[in-house]
Amino acid sequence: MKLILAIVNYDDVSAVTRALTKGGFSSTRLSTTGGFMMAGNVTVLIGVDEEKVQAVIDIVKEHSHSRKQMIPATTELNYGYYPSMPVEVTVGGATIFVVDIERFERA
Ligand code: 2BA
Repeated sequence: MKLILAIVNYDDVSAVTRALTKGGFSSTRLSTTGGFMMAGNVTVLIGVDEEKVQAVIDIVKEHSHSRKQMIPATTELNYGYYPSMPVEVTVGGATIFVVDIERFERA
């Protein structure tokens, strides 16, 4: 059993979870915040057997898009840091982690 944690842009998450459900995968959405931009994103948790991991990653990738975003110089980033000039960053598609699960039970 594996746990996939996919950090997804808020604007993509509905399409991602709809496609996962259509593909027969259960998922849980957690509201999260990026540590650099301090902006909201969504972390989707998906528990699956190992042989299904690639299918899940393919679905998440298909529905997650990268975006160029300007951070204005007036934006406070982490630790009270302000960029000296506007900064362009490319956010996403999804950031995906796959971890081993020692035990999975439904109670
Ligand atoms: P944030 O940490 O808010 O980062 C948003 C975007 O800002 C990143 O997009 C990247 O383009 C840029 N960025 C992040 N840290 C930077 C730094 N130290 N210097 C310059 N630019 C930086 P993504 O890489 O697509 O990441 C999107 C979100 O995924 C992140 O939001 C964070 O919530 C998560 N994430 C990405 N990599 C991660 C990691 N290794 N561990 C945990 N979470 C991660």
